[in-house]
Amino acid sequence: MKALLPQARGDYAAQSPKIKDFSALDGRYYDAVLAAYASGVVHGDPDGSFRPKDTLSRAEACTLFQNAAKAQAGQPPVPSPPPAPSPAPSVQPRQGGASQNGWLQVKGTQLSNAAGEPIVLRGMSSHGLQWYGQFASPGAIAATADCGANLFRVAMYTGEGGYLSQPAAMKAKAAAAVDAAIANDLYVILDWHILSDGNPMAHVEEAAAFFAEMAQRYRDVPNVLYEICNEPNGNVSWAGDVKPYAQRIVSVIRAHSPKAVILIGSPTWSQDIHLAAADPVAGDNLMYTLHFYAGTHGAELRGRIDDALAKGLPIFVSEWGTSRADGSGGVFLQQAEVWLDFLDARGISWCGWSLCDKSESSAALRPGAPPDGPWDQSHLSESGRFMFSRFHS
Ligand code: DCB
Repeated sequence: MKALLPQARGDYAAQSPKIKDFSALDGRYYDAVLAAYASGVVHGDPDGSFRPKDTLSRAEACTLFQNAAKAQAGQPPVPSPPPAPSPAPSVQPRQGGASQNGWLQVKGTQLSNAAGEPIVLRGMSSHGLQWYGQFASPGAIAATADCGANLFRVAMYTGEGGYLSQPAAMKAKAAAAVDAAIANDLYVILDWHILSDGNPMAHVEEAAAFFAEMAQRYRDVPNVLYEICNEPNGNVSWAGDVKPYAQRIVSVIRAHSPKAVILIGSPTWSQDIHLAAADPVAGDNLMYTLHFYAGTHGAELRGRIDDALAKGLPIFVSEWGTSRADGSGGVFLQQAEVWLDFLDARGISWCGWSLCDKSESSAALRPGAPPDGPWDQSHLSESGRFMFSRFHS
């Protein structure tokens, strides 16, 4: 502030209420910090804190310098969102795709397109990339899009032989799948698929590094949604574990990607949205995941969705299955139909589990189906036929 904006001043009464942790600030810096807020150089973290004792990432430092330079030139302060990139020439525009709808935004509880119109995303989740990565190939993703999906979810397991045991290989696979989805004009969820590692805090540093790199890589791409913790479970609490984890990772992503939609899980395998509804994470374009399996979960979880929506919590069903919660049994198509009609009536987006040919009832493809497609009805399992038939409401 001394170097770039020595004349800038900020009024204590007007600026300090914007800074949640103002009391943690050393008095020597009051004037500079108040001036920085007043001139738009600093906006603080999404949760309203300034974190005076924390270090800055390089990206954060660059943003501060950029903001100061803009303020100096008398221009409106950044972050000003970059213009929506026009799709690369190799992208095949599709109905309901990202080239048509642009950057997503959350209006109230409704996922909306760049123009502010409601949008519903429907598609398939991969199985674990470490086991069934061949079904997240460009061919598989194109075949899913050809069947009418406008969404694909890249399930990158952290445990069970996934990212934590082979980070470079898993990151490359995940990025290749995201790139393929972008080339097919799909929206794509990049999913940090915690499961056996039920507490997201257990690997928060790995998650922060991963999402920093990915949010940087896809900063100009409207297609990508970030799902920061698939299914917290076990001895894990919302207030003590998942919410602080989400605050940390949201701020990491926001340093690079000011407006991409971020999906936040909750305890009990992303079923405890009532806890999030009572104590949501601060920030914009945040949605909360609700996962269900039609053979296990029913009216009670649907009731939670309506309660959460009534409290203003935006909901995204980033994973559901026609089977029981263990991925097999059934399939329970009558119950699944009740669920999907319920989601359709509320404009809630969804992703089905899972696009692979494993011999379990939740798998959308029959054993031996060609990984690169194309698929006809004979390649689809009972679950796959049902899910694919519901991509268009
Ligand atoms: C979720 C997980 C997902 C899991 C499915 C079905 O877990 F997000 O990773 O997928 O739901 O259980 C299954 C695969 C299997 C694989 C297994 C372990 O289909 O092929 O062997 O993961 O990697 C849930 C969801 C809900 C509940 C329990 C689980 N629940 N769970 O409500 O009790 O224990 O995995």
